[in-house]
Amino acid sequence: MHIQILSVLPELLESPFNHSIIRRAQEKGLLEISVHQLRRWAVNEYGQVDDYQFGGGAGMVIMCEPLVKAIEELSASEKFDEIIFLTPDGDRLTQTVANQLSLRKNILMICGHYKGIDQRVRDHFVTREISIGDYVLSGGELAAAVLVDSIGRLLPGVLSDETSALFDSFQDNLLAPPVYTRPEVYRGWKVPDVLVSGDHKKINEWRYDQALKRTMEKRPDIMKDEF
Ligand code: 6GU
Repeated sequence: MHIQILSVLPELLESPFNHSIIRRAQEKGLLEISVHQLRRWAVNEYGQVDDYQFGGGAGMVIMCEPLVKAIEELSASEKFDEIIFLTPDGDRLTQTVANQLSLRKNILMICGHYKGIDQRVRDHFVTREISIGDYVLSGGELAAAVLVDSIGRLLPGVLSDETSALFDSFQDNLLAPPVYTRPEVYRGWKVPDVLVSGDHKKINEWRYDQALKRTMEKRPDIMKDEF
């Protein structure tokens, strides 16, 4: 998979993509990430990419020209399966969305800033608008980092234990069950007996029960047809 990102603050994306799972995905050749400084397609020598909004009002808007030039130049060497605009008024990112996007080959992400981007780019180029939750961030970069992480870890071969993404919270509309590690007793607090019983059928039943219980208590809204 190749993910390209347009941003006026590419520095914000360096750390998230150069550590842990997403770094490993790139090293293994399973994921390529290209971050482009939008000012490369600026409208003048001062690096301008934004302007005041028509109709008045506070906040700058990213102009059509730099975005369209960037999209057209990048599209010449790669056909994008999705052009995603990260915006608080987009569709909410869920595990289902991450699963869908993990099946694409070429994705372009556009990070907005200020008041957003000219609506005409959204109307004529963007195929999908995504928000990571109901709160406002200063720009789309942190949201893009979240989106890339959620997609990248799903690519086959990225996680060392191939099956582990299957047991993530949300993957089956259930939260993950509690987990424990050594020591078996810490400050008198004991690990549940079943987990050290060696009985794998019982352990699986316990985990499923705990996942159900946890989901009913914390997130009954995500449960689909469990009953
Ligand atoms: Cl994608 N962008 C911004 N600026 N704020 C957000 C967001 C995105 N998702 C939630 N808040």
